[in-house]
Amino acid sequence: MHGDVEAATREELRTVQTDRLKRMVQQAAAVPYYAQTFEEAGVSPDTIESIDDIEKLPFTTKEDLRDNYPDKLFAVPREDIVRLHASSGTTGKPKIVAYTREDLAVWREAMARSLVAAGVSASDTVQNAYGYGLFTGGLGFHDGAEELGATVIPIGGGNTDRQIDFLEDLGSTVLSCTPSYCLYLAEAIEARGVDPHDLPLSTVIIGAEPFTDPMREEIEEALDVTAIDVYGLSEIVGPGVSIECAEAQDGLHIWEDFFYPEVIDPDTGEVLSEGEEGELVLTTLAKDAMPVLRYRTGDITSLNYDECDCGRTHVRMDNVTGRVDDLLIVRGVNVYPSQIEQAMLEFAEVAPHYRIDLRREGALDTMELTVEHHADVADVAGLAERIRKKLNSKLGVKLSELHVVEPNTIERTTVGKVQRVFDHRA
Ligand code: DLL
Repeated sequence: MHGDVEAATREELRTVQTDRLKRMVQQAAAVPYYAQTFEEAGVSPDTIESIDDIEKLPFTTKEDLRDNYPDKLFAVPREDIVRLHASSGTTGKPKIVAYTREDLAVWREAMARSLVAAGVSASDTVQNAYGYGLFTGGLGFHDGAEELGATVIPIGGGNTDRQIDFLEDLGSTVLSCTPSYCLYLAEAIEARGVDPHDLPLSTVIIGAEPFTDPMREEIEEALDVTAIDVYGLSEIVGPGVSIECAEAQDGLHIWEDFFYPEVIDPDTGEVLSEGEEGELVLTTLAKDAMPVLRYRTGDITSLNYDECDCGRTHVRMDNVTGRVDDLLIVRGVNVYPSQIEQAMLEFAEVAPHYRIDLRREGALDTMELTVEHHADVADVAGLAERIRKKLNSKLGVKLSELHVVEPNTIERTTVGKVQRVFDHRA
């Protein structure tokens, strides 16, 4: 473990959370936007007597962050802010996030803990292939790895030939990147004739986009590594909100002294019990420049407070395989893209590369699926028939078209996050 607080008792954690929430609410009350929402909800800093009172606070949404562009949620004078990040939305204004020097120290600490939980130590070399810049992935991993004392290679995203050179020549033991880029890199390594068993690489830390278990298995097999899931979002801090521990690899520990989690019913806003699946809501407990209270992440998960084999007491969240707004409704059937991925990748002949195209024909929505088969599949038509049947029987999805295509046909994502659903209906 990186810090004693990782094994604090639940009672100790609650005390820290209560103290810090009181401070955050005080800090937020100085921001006109929060002052107004507090008034509307009939709450004030005095409302918070314990962490349980958090449920009385109003939610914050993505729209609230956009509406307050660029700096209306900042809670400290400009001279105390040392860095800004921005999360690119596909529509509208970006969400701007500010950090004081102390906020950056908290983030570094959260990332250093995360790396240790993933099995990384000061003697490791971390090849950081997350994008540097406004995206929080690059700098988040970079600062955390340095804090830990590991050797960090700030190569950033893309640059695949050089990535492979460095994996071979610089002794990288850890690779951090998105799962989609990890798969692409694995293919490029194979194409170059390099045997992954000959590389010192032992761990990949993948996140920033959803992936299912069969997708993870493909990565672990292709690169002969352990793949650890890391989660985070710009609005709260960046990567390092939560991570799987290498010991159990069974849910992602949320650093609860920094980030307070709740899971709610996305339709009613009701707080759900442990184990129930819903939308993750996060509150920053140690962020001065821009406190964010009860932020609706849109990510679907559940919480697990059971003791973990690794000895960490911090709650675990389930892997995020979907977002509330990912839900597709095709001919009246509700389905998440991750369910399609999961069902498809259960066929050993199917490669983890696919795209979904949605169209409207008259009053009906149609779904077209394109997926690659692995090399050496003799009966492609038979495979297509089995995929079609499975999606229908398991998910109730009737595809308008299914293309099972040759390896390497679907365009790969080499920079940033993968897009797999293409919606042509608008
Ligand atoms: O993606 C931060 C990050 C960087 C996390 C590097 C992990 C590694 P944003 O660009 O603001 O921040 O996107 C945040 O990405 O709300 C989720 O929908 C999704 N996401 C992030 N990590 C995971 C994950 C970074 N492990 C949004 N599994 C979040 C599934 C994830 N989805």
